[in-house]
Formats: sequence, structure tokens, C-alpha cells
Amino acid sequence: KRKNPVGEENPNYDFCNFLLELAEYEKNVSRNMHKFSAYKKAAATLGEHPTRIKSGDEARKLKGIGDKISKKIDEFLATGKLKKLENIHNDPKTEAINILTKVTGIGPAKALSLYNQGFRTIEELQKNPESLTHHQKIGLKYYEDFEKKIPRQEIQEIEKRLKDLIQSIDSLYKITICGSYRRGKSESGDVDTLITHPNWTSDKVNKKDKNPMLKKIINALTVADLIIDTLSLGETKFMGACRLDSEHPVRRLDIRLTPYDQYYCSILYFTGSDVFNKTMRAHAVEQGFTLNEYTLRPLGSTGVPGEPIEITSEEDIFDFIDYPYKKPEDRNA
Ligand code: DCP
Ligand code: MG
Ligand code: MN
Repeated sequence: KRKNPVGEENPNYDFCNFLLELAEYEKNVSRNMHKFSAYKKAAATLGEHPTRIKSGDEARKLKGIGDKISKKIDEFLATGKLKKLENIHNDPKTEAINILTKVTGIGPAKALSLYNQGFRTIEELQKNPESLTHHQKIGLKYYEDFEKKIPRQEIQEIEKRLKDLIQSIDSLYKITICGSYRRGKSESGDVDTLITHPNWTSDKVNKKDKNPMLKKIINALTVADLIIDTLSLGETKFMGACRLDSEHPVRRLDIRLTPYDQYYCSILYFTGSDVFNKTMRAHAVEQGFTLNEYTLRPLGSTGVPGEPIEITSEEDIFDFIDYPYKKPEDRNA
């Protein structure tokens, strides 16, 4: 089972899925992040392609697909499989690492160390969780639920409860669900929530005073029994577990509190996709800007970023870096 299997309604779903599987292998087992990005990009490109690819040569003409991947497409078309993938499937170390990294908080390095200690399965971890962090233990506790995708309608219900509860603390809070949900996906892996407040701006962030806003919010959501566990909680970021009620699975909830003047850069970042963000940031650099989840800043001739540009909408960011505007639904690649 892969993280993002592409459905059979996509004309190139089988290519996408073997590329995504190779990407996961590079990320989790080989630890080659260049290859990981290359496979992911190629899968995204093929996933967006409207017609069935008929040869490696045809694929090679598309963005992000070079000789090696086009040869794999030819091999797959000719034999219905890939030797490289067959070998990966028969490798017990790969299998164990793939299983262990499905637990939130267990990355490839921890998985490798667990593997070297003899762990192979989730059940073995559940019996001996001593070496795990709090985050990893919670990940293990809700392992099965966290594997399940969240239907759009359930996110809408969670959104409504979040808004009601947070705005009853202060009606000026502005709440936006981002991530794959905002990109219009019919189901999502988690609930990515962005919160801002007009009285909280970036000039107040670097002050020494602790900002209690997020902790208050998390406390209220916990008292209301919407949040049922915390993986981590800082001044601007929360990661945890939520549940509509006992009839529903436990869901991963991410919350970010962002200064009002950084809201649009934050929304852009948190909407993704991760591949889209990378592409857009690279374009920004080509245009002489640096873009991150906080600000858009011009790069001086020495490459030093200047003062943040004032942004009043997501479209502004696209305009400044001369990148054609894309609606969230068109940011899936
Ligand atoms: N993000 C990013 N780079 C990362 C991780 C995240 O740019 N390495 C941004 C883009 C993502 C957004 O944060 O779209 C939310 O991250 P998620 O991991 O929740 O990803 P998605 O919401 O896109 O997909 P899913 O349905 O799996 O949650
Ligand atoms: Mg998400
Ligand atoms: Mn998330």
C-alpha cells in the first residue's frame, strides 16, 4: 500500500504508481533525495497528462521525464513489470522500512535503526515501544486510523466545528483549511488548518513575550473533545489527533497560527502541493525573489533578501514573480 496511489480512472495510473513506489524507495531506503524528487515529479507530470502514454519516447517529451524513466516506461509496456521493482519487493529490509515509516514520527533514519534492532512489523513495535518518542507512540496508537483517507464531507464537518469553537474564543479569528482539501481533492490524508488574527502581526512575533494564542485554542479544542491527543505543540504549530465523535476514525490534524501580514504566503505554502511549491519557489528565484511560507522578498544583486513585499492576496504573489495564476485545484502537480 502506497501513500498516494493514483486511481484507475487516470489514463497513466499504472506508470504513476510504479514511479511513486520508486520515489518512496529512494526516500526511505536508499535515502537519495534527488532521485526521490525526480520520480515524484515524473509521476506528477504523467498524472496530469490527459491521454494514455504509448511509449517511452512520447513520455520523454514531457517535463521532468528523461532517458532513465522513459526506458522504465518502455520496459513496463513491454513486460508489464519492472525488474528494479521486483527486486525491491523481494527485499525484506525494504519491506520492514516501508512498514515502520508509515507510523507518523518514524522517519527513514529511525526506521533503519529499528530494523537494525530487529523490528520488522507494527505488532513487534506495539509490544516493545520503549525506544519511541511521545509523537511516535501516538502515531502507533492510531496507526490504523491514520492510514485511512478522510472524505471531503468529514473535513467540512471538522471545519465547521473548528470555526465554531475557535471563533467563540474570538470572532476575529480567520480559519482556512488548506492542503489537499483546498486543492479540491475528494479525500485527504489529514486536516491542514491555517489560523490568523488581525491583531497579531509579524512585528509582534519576535518579541520576547510568549504568545498564548495557539495554546488557548488547542486547550479549547481539547476540552470540546475534538482534539484527543497532541503530537507536538509550539507557539505557532500544532500537530495532533482529532475526532468528530466515536463513530468516526481518529484523524491527523495540523494547525498553524500565522501573522496577519504573512497570511497569503502561508496559505500558498500550506495549500501545496509540495511539488507545486518547489516549482513555484524555483521560479521565484529565477525572477530574483525568494519565497517561503512567511514572505516574498526581492533578492539583491548580492543575493541577500530585501524587505518583505506587501501582499494582499494569493494572486499578488503570482503577479510579483510573473508566474501565471493557478487556482488551488490546478496546483496538484
Ligand atoms: N508542504 C511542503 N513541503 C513539505 C511538506 C508540506 O511544501 N515537505 C506543504 C504543501 C502541502 C502542505 O504543506 O500541500 C500540507 O502538507 P501535507 O503533508 O498535509 O500534504 P497534503 O495536504 O498536500 O496531502 P495529504 O492529503 O496527504 O495531507
Ligand atoms: Mg494534508
Ligand atoms: Mn498536513
